[in-house]
Amino acid sequence: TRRLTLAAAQLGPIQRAEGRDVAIGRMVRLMEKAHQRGAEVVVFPELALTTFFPRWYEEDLANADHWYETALPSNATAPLFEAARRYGIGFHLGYAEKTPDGRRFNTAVYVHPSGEVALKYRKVHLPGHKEYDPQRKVQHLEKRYFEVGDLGFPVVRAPVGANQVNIGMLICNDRRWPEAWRVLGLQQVELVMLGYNTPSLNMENRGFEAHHLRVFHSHLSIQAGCYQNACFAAGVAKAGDEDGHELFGHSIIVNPQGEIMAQATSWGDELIIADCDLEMCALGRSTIFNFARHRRPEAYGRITAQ
Ligand code: CDT
Repeated sequence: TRRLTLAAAQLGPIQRAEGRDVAIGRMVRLMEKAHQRGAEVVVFPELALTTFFPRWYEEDLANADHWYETALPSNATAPLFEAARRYGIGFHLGYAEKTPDGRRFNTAVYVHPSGEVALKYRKVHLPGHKEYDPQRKVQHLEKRYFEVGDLGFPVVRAPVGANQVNIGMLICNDRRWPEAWRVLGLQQVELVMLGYNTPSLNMENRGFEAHHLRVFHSHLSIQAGCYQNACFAAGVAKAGDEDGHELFGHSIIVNPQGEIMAQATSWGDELIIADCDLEMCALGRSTIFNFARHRRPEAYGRITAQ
C-alpha cells in the first residue's frame, strides 16, 4: 500500500494590523504538532501569511506591496522552511506573489522538506471585482490585486512523505469549477491541495443563498471534485473573525469516494489529520471514471469554446 499521513492546518483569523511574524509563529507551531502526530505533509490556507486583504480597497497598488512576497524563502518566511527541514515535513503555502517584473498573482507552492519548491500554481478563477463597489459593505477586490494565473493547472509527481504522489492545486474559488478539477483529473492527480478564505456572508446573495448553504456549497464542491476525479483533497480554510469580517472555516480532508475523513470544528488554528491510502485512487480511475474508456470529449466542445 501507499500510505500518506496528511495534515490540514486551518488558521484562525489574522488581523490587518498583525505582521507576518505572528502568522508564521503560529504556522511553525502547527508544523511541530503535525510532526508529533506523524504527518508527512501539512497544507496551509490561501493567502496564509496575512489577513484576507482583498476586502480592503487601495487605490494605488504600489501602496499594497506590503501584502505580497517578492521571494520565497525570505527573511520573514525562512522559519517555515527551517521547520520543514527540522521535522522532515513538506508544506503547502498560499501567498500573494509579486514577480520581479511587477506582476501580481494569488499563488500556492508545495515545498519539499529540503526547501525545494516542487510545484507552483497561480489562481485562475478570481472572484469579486476590480473597482471599489459602493453597493457592497465588504469589498472583494481579487480582480484588482491579482492577474489571472498563467500556469494552467499543473500536476507533478513529487516526493510527498515516503511516496511519489501526483499532486495538484486549486485555490479557493477554483474549487467551485468542475472544469478545474477535471483538468487535474486528466493528469491523474492523487492529492489536491486547496486553500480558501471564504466569507460567511455572501454580499451578492439577493436573498436566495441561505446562510447555512455557504459551508454546504464548499463541501459539495470539494467532495464532488474528489469523487469525480478519484483523488484526495485537503480543503483548508482561514477561519474566524478578521477585523469584524467572518470567514467560515470548516476545513476538510476528503477521499476519492467523496467522503469527509476529517473536519475542523473550531474557528481557530486547528490541525486535522487523515491516513490516506493512495491506492484508493485506482478504483474510480479504472472503473466508472476510466476516462480513456468512458469520457466523451467530442461532445464537450462548448466547455472550451470562447
Ligand atoms: N477567496 C475566494 O476565492 N473566496 C471566494 C468568495 C467569493 S465571494 C466574492 C470563494 O469562492 O470562496
